[in-house]
Amino acid sequence: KSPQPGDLEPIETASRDEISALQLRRLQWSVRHTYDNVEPYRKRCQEKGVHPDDLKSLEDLASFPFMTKTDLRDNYPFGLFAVPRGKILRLHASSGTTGKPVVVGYTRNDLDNWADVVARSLRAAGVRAGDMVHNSYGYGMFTGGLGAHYGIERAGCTTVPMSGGQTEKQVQQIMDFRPDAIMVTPSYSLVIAEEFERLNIKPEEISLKVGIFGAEPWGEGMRAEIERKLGIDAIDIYGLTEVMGPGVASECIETKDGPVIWEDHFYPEIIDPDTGEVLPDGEEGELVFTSLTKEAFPVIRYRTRDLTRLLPPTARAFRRIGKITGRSDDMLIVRGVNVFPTQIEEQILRDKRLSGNYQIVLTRDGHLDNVEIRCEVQRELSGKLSRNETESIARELQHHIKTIIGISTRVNVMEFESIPRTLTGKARRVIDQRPKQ
Ligand code: ADP
Ligand code: K
Repeated sequence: KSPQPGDLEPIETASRDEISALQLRRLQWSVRHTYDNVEPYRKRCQEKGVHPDDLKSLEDLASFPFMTKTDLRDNYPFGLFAVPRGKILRLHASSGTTGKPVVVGYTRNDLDNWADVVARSLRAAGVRAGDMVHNSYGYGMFTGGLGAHYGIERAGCTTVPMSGGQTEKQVQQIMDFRPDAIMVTPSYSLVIAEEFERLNIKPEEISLKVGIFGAEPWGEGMRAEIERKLGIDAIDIYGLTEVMGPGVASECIETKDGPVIWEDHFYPEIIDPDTGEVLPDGEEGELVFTSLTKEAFPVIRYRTRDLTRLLPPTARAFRRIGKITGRSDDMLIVRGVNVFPTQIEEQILRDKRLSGNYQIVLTRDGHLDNVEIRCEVQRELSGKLSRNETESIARELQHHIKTIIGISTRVNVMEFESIPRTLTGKARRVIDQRPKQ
């Protein structure tokens, strides 16, 4: 599936010099826009002694301060918005490091640009106007569902806004409507594939030709499995709420060699997560993004915490990212949903009958992540509660975690001191037994 003339925008085949020139112009605008309109950012720059006028080359960005998830949380909900609230057409949210989510906003231009980059991502995956795209990303405050949705429409495709869940219905609809492409998390795509298997439907009977998968890390082994079971090409799409949502980078079907960063909208850097020093292309470190065109919620040197490398251009004029090999914080991704252990801790601490000692055990059951929460009752209640009482504590906690954090868990309430302490007296909080990607 090679792209035909007209499939690519001129910038996708521009020279590196043209791209850098465009980036510098946009970067100068973006930094000034943020400096002028976002007070906490201006203060940070002043403390560091840098000013937008200092930005004379792309390399000069290295002297500017970083933004982190903590900055977003500290300014919850709208403190980092760079336009008046009345100019915001949509809000989305993602997990913060504690109970408070991270809230982002979009102007009309921002939504337009987002739809454009997702449409470009679809074209890179070989999807064309007139194709039908089944969208199984969750609709709601998450960026996945609506982000994909408007990109599909922008690409001139028929949108099937299915959202997540209801696997039997997903499969029925795919058989009835005969879509050409699917957008979904890689792990859920395998659940759908298993439902096809259960119904004895062969890959060649499935209309899908390509799938665009993101929101969680997945490897080449999983790619091969998805491609075989659904009879499709599997393409990797990367993004994050703070920077835009899905479609910050996406893979090309000709090469399938890592997501291409849409560098005309997002300027990437790789830094040493410990020192903050910028690393050369090819070296592994933390991915940092600066938005070049965003109006409502610009980010300057936003630390994604994703560990990866910048790779040279291949199928397009832009650079690519390698596989995400890990994170430089303790964020967990459970079925595509970002979760911080502290969010779970906060829910446990709400119940005064629990000791606050806990463990999160992650396993993979078939293709989906399973989460067990082990916690303990307080010393004075140990051995004194009936089974009914501990089960009701567990049910309440499961309910709170589901409604507030958005993930299903199995809570196991145990006697005091059931969870082994380490030498420092603290329990190991996260036991991740999922196979490494
Ligand atoms: P999304 O809905 O796009 O997943 P979130 O803000 O909820 O957006 O999550 C963003 C995080 O999800 C990223 O920082 C990264 O850790 C992970 N992620 C998203 N896409 C991918 C991908 N294709 N490969 C690996 N990790 C990904
Ligand atoms: K995610």
